[in-house]
This record gives sequence, C-alpha cells and structure tokens, in this order.
Amino acid sequence: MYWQPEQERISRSELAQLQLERLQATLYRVATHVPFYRRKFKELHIDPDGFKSLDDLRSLPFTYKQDLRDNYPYGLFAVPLRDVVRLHASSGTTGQSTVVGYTQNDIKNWSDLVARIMTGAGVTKDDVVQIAFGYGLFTGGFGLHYGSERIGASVIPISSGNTKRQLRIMRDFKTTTLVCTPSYALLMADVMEENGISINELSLKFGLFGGEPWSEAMRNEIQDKLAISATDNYGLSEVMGPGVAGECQERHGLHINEDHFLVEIINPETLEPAAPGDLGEIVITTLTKEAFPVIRYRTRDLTRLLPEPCPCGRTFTRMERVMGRTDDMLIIKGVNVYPSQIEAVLLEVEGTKPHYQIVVERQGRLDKITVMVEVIEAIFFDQMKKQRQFIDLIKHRLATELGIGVDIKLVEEKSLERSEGKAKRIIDKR
Ligand code: DLL
Repeated sequence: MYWQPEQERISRSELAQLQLERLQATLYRVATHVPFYRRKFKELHIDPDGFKSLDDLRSLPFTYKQDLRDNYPYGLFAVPLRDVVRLHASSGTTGQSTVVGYTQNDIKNWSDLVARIMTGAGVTKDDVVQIAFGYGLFTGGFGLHYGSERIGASVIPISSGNTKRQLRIMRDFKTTTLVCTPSYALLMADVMEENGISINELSLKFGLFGGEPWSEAMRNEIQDKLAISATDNYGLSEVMGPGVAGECQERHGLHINEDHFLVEIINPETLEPAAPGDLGEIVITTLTKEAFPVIRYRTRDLTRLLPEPCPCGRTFTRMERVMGRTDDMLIIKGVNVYPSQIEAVLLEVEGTKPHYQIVVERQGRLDKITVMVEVIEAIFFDQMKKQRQFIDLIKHRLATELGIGVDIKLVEEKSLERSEGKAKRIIDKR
C-alpha cells in the first residue's frame, strides 16, 4: 500500500511546516555553497534567513535550463565533488548537455521516493521487475533500479533495446512488472504479436511508464495489449529523475512527493501563479537535495493540480498527467495544440494504430502541419472513396475536439519509426 506511510499520509499542516523548514535549509545551503544563487539573491536583495512563510517563495528567482548549461559541468553543485557518489546528464540533443550530481544521502532519498511510486502502483517484493529504460547517463534505468531493489523486488536490469530478447526474458524469467516508456511498451506489444507470443505465456501484472507524455487512450491500448495495470510516473533529471510524482492504483493523477519537492503551477507567459485547477507550467524547488538543489526550476512541463483528497489515503496533492512541454507546443492556425491532444483524438478513431507523427513545414509565412497516422491494412488498402471518408472523419474529430483543421496522411502499418526510449512525435522540417 504505502512505502513510507508516515510521510505519505502526513497531515497537510505538518507538511507545510516541514516544507518551510526544508526550504529554509535549502536556501541556506545554496546561498552558502553555490555562487550562482548567492549572486542572484544578492541582486534581488533576498535574505535567505528572512524566509518566514512558504508564500515568500514567489520572491525567489526562477532557475532555467540555460543556467545549468552556463554552469556546466559542476558550477551549480552545492557540495564538493568528493561528496558526490553519482553523476547523470541529459542527452543534450538541443544544446550543451546538463550535469547533475547526487550524494550518498541523495541516492538513498531517491531510492525511497521511487520505492514509494512503485509501491503505490502495486509492486511488492514478490514482483519481478524488468527495467527496459536505458541505463547510463539517463536517470530512468538507475532510478527505477534502485527503487525496485529498495522494496526488495527481483530486478532484471536489461536496459532498453533488443526487443525480441526482452520478450524472451520476460517469458522465461516470469517478469511481473515492466518498466519503460509508454512508446516502448507499445513496441513490445507489437513485436509480441509479430512473433506469435501470446499474453498467456507471460506473467505480467503491472506496467510503470514514464519519461514522455502519453494519453488515456494510449494507456487503454497498452493495458489491453499487455493485460496489465499501467500507471504513469513523472520526473526530470534536473530535479532528480524519476521519483518526483507517480500514480497510485486509483490511476487518477500523480501524487507529488511533496515532502521533497515544492511545486507551483504558473502561467508560463505572465509568470504569475495559475488559478487553482488551471493548466500551467510546473515549477519545482527541491527540499532535500544535497548535491544539486534547484530553486524554482522552470520545467516547461504543463499540468494542473488536482487538490481533492485521494481515496488511497495519501495526502500528497496529485497532478494531472503532463500534457506536454511548452517547447513542443504547436500553433496551428492560431490555436495552441500539444501532440498528446492529437494522439488522444486519433486513438479514439476505430482503425487507427497508436503510431503517429506530426510533420511541421513552413509554407510561405505559415506553418503547415500534417499528421501521419498508421492505420490497419483494411483501411490502407480500401478504395479511395472509403479512405477519403476515413480521413474526413479524423479531421472532423480533430476539428470538434481541438478546433483546428489539419492535413492527415494515412500510412501503412509499421511504416513510422518505432522507439525504444522516448518517441519522437514531431518532425520539424522548418
Ligand atoms: O525522463 C526522468 C524519468 C525517467 C521520469 C523515467 C520517469 C521515468 P529527463 O530525461 O530529464 O528525465 O526528461 C524529463 O521528460 O521534463 C517531461 O517533459 C518528460 N517526462 C518525464 N516523465 C513524464 C511523464 C526523465 N510521465 C522530461 N509524462 C520532463 C509526460 C514526462 N512527460
């Protein structure tokens, strides 16, 4: 049920007190040990000792990904390297990579927080957990690995890739819990089908998926194909990695580990707090990190808080599944759209497969968007007229749900690139 029941069911008033104390300690730590924060606080006349209320948080400066890049590799560390026992880094596909570090104590906390999420999803020491996230500088593999070991589950550290071997091991080792990105889970389901492996040969019960946005329709698809209960978990390397938030078995929003992370939802344009329950960017302040604390980190991830109490008994606030990153937002004919919204609409249509890509091109001064979606053979090889009708149906659904018209291109099954990690949904040709 719970991994750390006392913490996970802490009263809201005790939590607020704990958060304040931990925030004060964190501010003291960064002001003392990180020149970047010391300088910023000085510029803004912030006295870390003068922090008396969580409401004061708003007076603190934001931290941006660019700040991490500017301080590459170790400039934002709050402890000497001799106290750092682990380093991870982001891939840096869009620029200089960013490096984060962990003390022994950070690793212990990280393991416990991931253990909470795994326990919340239903995993126990009796489970066999196959970790098909990449091991390496990416935080997914090691993060889930340490959490699984912490609860005493049997861990298979297979890493990502070599899908046929994944399935063979899944069958032979009697894996009960699959851990990877949702798109890799789907790829596994497809390869299973292709190789005539029946779900009855497997022992799967749970799937813990994260690392990229996915829709409820995608969850249903994965749950059906793999006969599992699938939960979502969220995190980012700059803040820790996986372990920031995860769904319990209610599967209605992700509990945020609020005793370790202080979150705000802001309007990314005005930078003001979003109205309660409104969609906005989640901004995170770490409360216990020693090696790499961050203050008001601009995640670029969009979500909203669900403040109603959860029937599971955890008192931590839930956040809705992350809809996408502000960087991935498309502006189609003046309307803001995220790939996950398009996904949700596509998958509702009978005959589509859960594989799609959004191609963005420049046409004159406007952006042109074409959604490529895989469809079942019957539709792909249908007469032109029927195909036309099918395309019109999708266009109509998108127009009703999102208020936009886009071009749709039907493609044959298995023609779009598959992903063993995070799927690439947008092909930007501009
Ligand atoms: O993806 C950490 C992680 C690994 C989380 C495994 C969960 C499971 P990064 O590579 O730094 O770290 O990427 C972080 O991925 O800012 C989100 O945009 C996105 N992301 C992560 N989890 C989710 C999720 C890891 N459950 C970035 N839903 C984040 C939607 C997610 N997006």
